[in-house]
Amino acid sequence: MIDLYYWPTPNGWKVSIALEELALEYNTIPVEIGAGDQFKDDFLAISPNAKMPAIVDHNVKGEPVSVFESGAILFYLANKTGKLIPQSERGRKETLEWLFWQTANQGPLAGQLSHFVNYAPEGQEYALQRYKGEYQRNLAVLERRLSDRDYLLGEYSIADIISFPWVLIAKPLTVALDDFPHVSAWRGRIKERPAVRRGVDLLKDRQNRGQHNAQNNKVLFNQGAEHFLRGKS
Ligand SMILES: N[C@@H](CCC(=O)N[C@@H](CS)C(=O)NCC(=O)O)C(=O)O
Repeated sequence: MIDLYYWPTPNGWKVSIALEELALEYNTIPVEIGAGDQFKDDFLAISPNAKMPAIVDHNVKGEPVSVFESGAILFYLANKTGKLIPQSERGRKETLEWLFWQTANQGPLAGQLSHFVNYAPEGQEYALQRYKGEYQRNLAVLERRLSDRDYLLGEYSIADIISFPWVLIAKPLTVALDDFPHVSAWRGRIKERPAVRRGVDLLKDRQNRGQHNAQNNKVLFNQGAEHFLRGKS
């Protein structure tokens, strides 16, 4: 059994989708990030950066294995099962490139765009335009890559799974995909996979639909070192 530490956001979906695609048995442990669960000592022992997703794999010889950071989790799961990852050395190298690309580029910049579109106080036009431009730049990276193949590594893989969630929500992030036809078609192909739908629907009723924002939630939106050093209060 695998424990999935999860909240229903694009970063959480990466792992719920992968677990569904791999048909691995898992037990969902909600990490209510708006309430500060991510700063509890038990969770920090698994995920020292205080972010979900994280997993603990009990289905191993010896001590359970914990993994944090979505790229590391997907790589771990793909290696464990031998699925959703190319077997050649070149293919595995390309997998790592796209996992690092997503977690260092598309993910953080889309997250900032989401922050300024959904949660920040009004009137921050410069930040909005900056992150919208960065989000579009990352869409253009995908567009070029997908211009001569259906999936990022040719075959459907964890590289697609990690890159899909932040593209899924392009419209709520105020970005149309009209200028990115290959990305739009790729998004459509992935979206219709039953395992992807199940992954995105996990705990859907608990999504932050405008309840928490930068003005009313200090735990989630105005963090500083004190959250780690003295707890969340
Ligand atoms: N680089 C991380 C990002 C994870 C992440 O940002 N998770 C957010 C939710 S989408 C979180 O747990 N936020 C809690 C917080 O910021 O306190 C990954 O890819 O796993």
